[in-house]
Amino acid sequence: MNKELALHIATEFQDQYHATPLLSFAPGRINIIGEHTDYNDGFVFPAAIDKGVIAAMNRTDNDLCTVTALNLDESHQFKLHQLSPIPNGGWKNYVIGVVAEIQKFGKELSHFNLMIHGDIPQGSGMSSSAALENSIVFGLNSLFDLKLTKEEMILISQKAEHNYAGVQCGIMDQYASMFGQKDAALLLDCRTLEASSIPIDLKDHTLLLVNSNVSHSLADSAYNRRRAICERVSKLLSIRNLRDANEEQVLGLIDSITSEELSMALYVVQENQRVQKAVELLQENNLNELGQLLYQTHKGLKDQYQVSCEELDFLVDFTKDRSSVLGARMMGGGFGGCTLNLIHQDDVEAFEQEISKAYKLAFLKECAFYKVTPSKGARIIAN
Ligand code: GAF
Repeated sequence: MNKELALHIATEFQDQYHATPLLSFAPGRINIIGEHTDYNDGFVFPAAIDKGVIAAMNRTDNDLCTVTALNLDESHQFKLHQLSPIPNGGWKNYVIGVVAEIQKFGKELSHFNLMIHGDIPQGSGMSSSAALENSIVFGLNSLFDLKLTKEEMILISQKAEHNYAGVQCGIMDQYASMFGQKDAALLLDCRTLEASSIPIDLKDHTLLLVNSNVSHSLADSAYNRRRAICERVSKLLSIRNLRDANEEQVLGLIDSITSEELSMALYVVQENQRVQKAVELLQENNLNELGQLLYQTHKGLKDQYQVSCEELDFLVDFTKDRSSVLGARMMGGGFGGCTLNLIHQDDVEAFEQEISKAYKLAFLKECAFYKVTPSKGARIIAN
């Protein structure tokens, strides 16, 4: 968590509302492997990171809530009742979504002031949205003594995203952001919400994110469409979810679904198997094969699930002849954002220089880099 950020938001809050706020922090996440498996009730392997969103808040006697997004220098005021999604409301929908879903859950709120600030670049695929939702629900839970459990809070965050931001997301991001642990990733079963904490010790290697700085405006509808395809295939197979399917069953549908649907469903089944394999490899310290799995996942996301883009493919392909990089893949929902690279720490600097140059030549834009370490999940940092 960025201490300067915390100090900055506390000072701004004090200036604007003449009160000392409660501060809650929720991190973004990386995902080692298991992409688009969460809404198929499958397995994922994410970790919280040390970047995220800080929410500063206090109770007020005003008859309105006021929320300010410091990064954007934008504010919004709302009453607690009859909250509906705002057309093209962007960040505001995540805020009012969480507030509305807390109340739908049967918990009572009174008016409050809220200020939010974060250090996750938007559209980078590190889940700034889950960090935003979780920081708010976690903070309000404490401010109003709502007695929500962490499991209840992540479901509230997820519902806010479904019903107010319009993204039919799975539970991975909210879970990782809430339950993240230092130096460990979480092997999460998205059906039961049971997780095992797997220590991450990469020896001489490190996880480096390369941000393509691309964010696709149609990503949300493309995401929802894929989820709907997975549900349709499951229905045809008379199973609850693709988690329950094997490749043979999916291939049996060859005459009743399109080739696009077939390859997407196969991707999900195969990715689910890769997650289990990746955890074993990590535990055996077999980073070489783990890296190969990352490349396989990228290929699946690109060719079968069709959620990559030219820039992400370029960034992954660039690593392929470099012995210091054991594996790379696009990370998150897709259509932009970051690649995740498993790279030898001695080569990070040279790699960054060379890939930035090549990327700029190819796309006339900059890429950015973040070294990430698995960190602790949501918490109160001042009250
Ligand atoms: C986004 C979603 F929010 C997650 O639930 C998950 O589906 C991910 O894309 C893809 O694995 O981050």
